[in-house]
Amino acid sequence: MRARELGRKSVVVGDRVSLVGDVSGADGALARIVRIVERRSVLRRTADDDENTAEGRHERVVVANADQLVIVSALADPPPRTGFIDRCLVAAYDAGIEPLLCLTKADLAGPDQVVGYYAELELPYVLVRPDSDLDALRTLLAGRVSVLVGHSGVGKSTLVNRLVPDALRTVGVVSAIGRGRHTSTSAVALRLPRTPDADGDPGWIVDTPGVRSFGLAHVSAESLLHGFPDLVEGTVDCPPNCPHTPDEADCALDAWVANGKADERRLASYRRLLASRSGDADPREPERNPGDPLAGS
Ligand SMILES: Nc1nc2c(ncn2[C@@H]2O[C@H](COP(=O)(O)OP(=O)(O)OP(=O)(O)O)[C@@H](O)[C@H]2O)c(=O)[nH]1
Ligand SMILES: [Mg+2]
Repeated sequence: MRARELGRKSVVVGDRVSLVGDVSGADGALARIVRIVERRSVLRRTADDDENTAEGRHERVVVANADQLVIVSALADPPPRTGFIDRCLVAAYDAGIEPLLCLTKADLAGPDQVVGYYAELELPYVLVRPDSDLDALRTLLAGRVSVLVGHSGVGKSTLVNRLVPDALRTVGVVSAIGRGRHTSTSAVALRLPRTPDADGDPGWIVDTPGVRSFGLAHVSAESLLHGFPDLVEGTVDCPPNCPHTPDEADCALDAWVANGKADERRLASYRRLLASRSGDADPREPERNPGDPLAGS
């Protein structure tokens, strides 16, 4: 139980708490959460349940105390969206959580397009197919708390079930239009099992429900840039308080890209994010970048 004075939404997955009462864990034992330990990190997203009303855009804590954000993207079915991945990267840097790109369904499509897009970034990634061994991923998860985020149907719960054999996470099917069915409805933290050939703490994994988009209204315009480390250096020659928008003639990012220092698609993605914050963007497809599969459809 949670002490009443803590409030209804005070405890989130990943929180470390102080308990009083019967902490034996036995059947029928009753303990009370009386204190939430100061959080090491807080991953937030702005929910876009109803983008049209101010009340519809509320900030949600996804998980507390995560060390690593595992951005799960299928290579097909549903197709990858670099705009979505870019948003997750912004959220990760904003929260001080290390990103890891996990590309699933590598049996259905190759990773070159997605990996090429992030070539400039030192973004670690792993490929997952149904028959791949997960040793490399386990090594990256060891000793830390990792949270999986991604669209519905990309295979988060499938992966959790493989990593934690007794997790029993329900797995859904992807519909003909390439969308998952939002099979998982709440976040769950699971302790990873010890493996015979690795000593030390194997870490924790948090499965989360699929999200349609990763809203960033809570991130300042200035902080958005931190999700684009390949562009940061390019802003050194910008005028003071440069908004980095396409209509800012003196913005140094255009020359930075023209000189081959960064991929022009990354600058376009950054500017789409800037525009989405000022309400200029098409809200229906907030994270589809030109060049993504099906981008124009
Ligand atoms: N071909 C292929 N299919 C996969 C792979 N991983 C998962 N799937 C399938 O993708 C579908 C959706 O998987 P889930 O694990 O439920 O996806 P999820 O990300 O947890 O979805 P939500 O809980 O809705 O957010 C299932 O039918 C899986 O069998 C993979 O590596 N290759
Ligand atoms: Mg799931």
